[in-house]
Order: sequence, then C-alpha cells, then structure tokens
Amino acid sequence: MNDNPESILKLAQAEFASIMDATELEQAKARYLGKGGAITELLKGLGKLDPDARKSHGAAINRAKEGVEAALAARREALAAQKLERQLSQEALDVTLPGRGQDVGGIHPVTRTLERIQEIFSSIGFSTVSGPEIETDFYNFTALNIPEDHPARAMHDTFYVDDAHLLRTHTSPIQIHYMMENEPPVKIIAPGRVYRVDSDATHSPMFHQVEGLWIDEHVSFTHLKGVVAEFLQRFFERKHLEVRFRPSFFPFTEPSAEIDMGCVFCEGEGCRVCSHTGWLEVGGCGMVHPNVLKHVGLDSEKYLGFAFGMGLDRLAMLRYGVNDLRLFFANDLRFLNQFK
Ligand code: 2NL
Repeated sequence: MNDNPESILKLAQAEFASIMDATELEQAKARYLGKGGAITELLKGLGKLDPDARKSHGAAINRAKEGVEAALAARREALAAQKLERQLSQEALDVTLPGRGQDVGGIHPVTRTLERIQEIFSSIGFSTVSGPEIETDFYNFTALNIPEDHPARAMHDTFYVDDAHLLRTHTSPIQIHYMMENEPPVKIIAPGRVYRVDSDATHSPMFHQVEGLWIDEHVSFTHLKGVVAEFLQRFFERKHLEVRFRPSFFPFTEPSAEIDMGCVFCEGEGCRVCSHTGWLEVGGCGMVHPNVLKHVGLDSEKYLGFAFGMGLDRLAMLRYGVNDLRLFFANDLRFLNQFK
C-alpha cells in the first residue's frame, strides 16, 4: 500500500483532472477521503508511531489531505462550469426570430347588419326585443291568423320538435309574446334566427329575420310607408332611394304589401342582381289583422298598427355585395376576414 502522503496527493490530482463527470468525481473522492480511503488509512496508522514521528508525519498527511480537498473543489467547480457552458450553447434562443402573432376576431357581417338596423330603428323610437326559438303552434301560427290547414304548417315546411313544439318559422311569435305582456303603445323590432325546411343557394334551413311592429290608437299605413322608406334610405345611405309597395297577401296583415326598393347595384337601369327589373324585393308589410289583435287580448276597435318583415341575411348580402347566402354560415375564415 502507498503510504507516502505526497505521492497520494499527486495521484489524486492526476485522477481528479481526468474525470469528466460529477458522480465519478464523488466516487473518486471516497477512495481518498472516505472510510477506508488512502488518506484515512494513513491517519489511522499514526497511532502506532512514536510521538516525534507522529508529529512530522501527521503534518505531512494533513497537507496532503488539504491538497486533495483543494483539488476536489477545483475539479467540482470546473465540471460545473463546463456543464453550464454546454447548456448555454445547446439551449440557445434566437431572440431575433419574429413572434407568432395573434389573430383578432371580427364581428360577423350578419351581426354588423343587425347592429346597424337596431341603431336606425332605435333613433326613431323602436326598441329591440327577443324571444324563444322553440315555439308552440299558438304563438307561431294560430295567434297570427294562420289557418289550421295552411301549407306553412306542413311537416315539409316547418321543423317540428314534438307534437306540441316547433322551431319558429318567423320572428312574429316574439311580437305576440310582447303584445300579451305589454300595454300599447308597442313600438318594437324583433330580430332573430328562424327555421324552415329549405336549402339551396338562396335558402338556408336557418336564416335571420327582422320584423317591426307599431301598435297605438292612431297608426296609419302612411306611417308604415314613411318608417320603411326612412329605414331603407338610411340603411343603404342613399338620399334618393326609391321605395314602392306592391299589393300582396299575408294572413296576419290587411291590407298587405311587398316592399321593393330601387336596385342599389344598377340604380334602376336593370342588372343581374335585380333580374333586369330595376327593383329589389326586401320584405313584406301591412296593417296588423284585427284577428291578431283579438288573439293577444287587444281591443281591435281601439288599437291598430302596422307590421313588417325583412330578411336580415338578404339585407346583409345587398349591403356587402355577397351573392351566396351560404357563405354567411360556412365559417370560412377567408370570407369572414374580409369583414374585420
Ligand atoms: C316578409 C313578410 C311580414 C309581418 C311580417 C307581423 C307580425 C305580427 C302581426 C302582423 Cl305580430 N304581422 N309580421 C307582417 C307582414 C309581413 O313579413 O316577407 N318577411 C321576410
């Protein structure tokens, strides 16, 4: 066994310097300073020496021990520095890379159209009301003077939920609820989703409508024409927008009319959008039928009023120049991003 402290120190220094791993270094330390280690064994042997030899030999062993500890600490530090250096070079971040960016959403064109409609009607005294999309036969048909055998009630036109419930086919039931719960004057618009069994380029099984209703003691057909014309002129931002009423029929109004406006694409010249007529059909209207007033418990001798209905999606298509209704409901970002 090697019992020369200086040569043990040299051995330790050489061994530590060749070690590249922290765990190995701790194992090597044990071979010198641990139980049964070379330095520890030397210290144990001191007891057998006579006092003089013990003193000088002890001092030599202690120098060697301090030397081993110093070499160990230096190597530990060097290995830690190496490890950090390696980590820094491997985990390098390129701080000059551009960020991923964030996409901000936009308001859907149909919602933007609705907000615009609400603003215009609010400025002439109409408030906005809403109601359930699942309705009963009474609110969707009976209260609106639609006869039991009317084709609109058929399974192939209306989505039935069960025997007693259906998906509303127009927003009129909102107004029926409102009239049953509020005293006149009633001055409201009722926008919302409606459902019909129908699907092609110009019809979606779910679409949006906005209806308007004004009930009071002295509301006339003249008010109806004035309100509708004022609305369309402001909605399409045209000072001289032609609006005409064509005689029509609805079970819930009498008299009834279709609402036409001058084509906003060709200014009445005739184009593909207006089928070369110069006119665009945007909705229907009329004076509320006395039977409807009776169904909601209003005195039809005292009160009367007008109602109108327009396709919200169609108004959005005309305003934004969209030629396929289905684009509004396909959720294609290439389409929607154009409305941000
Ligand atoms: C259209 C035609 C219309 C109504 C809706 C209505 C509502 C009540 C009473 C009477 Cl509570 N009428 N609404 C009246 C006439 C026409 O809609 O072409 N809509 C897209």
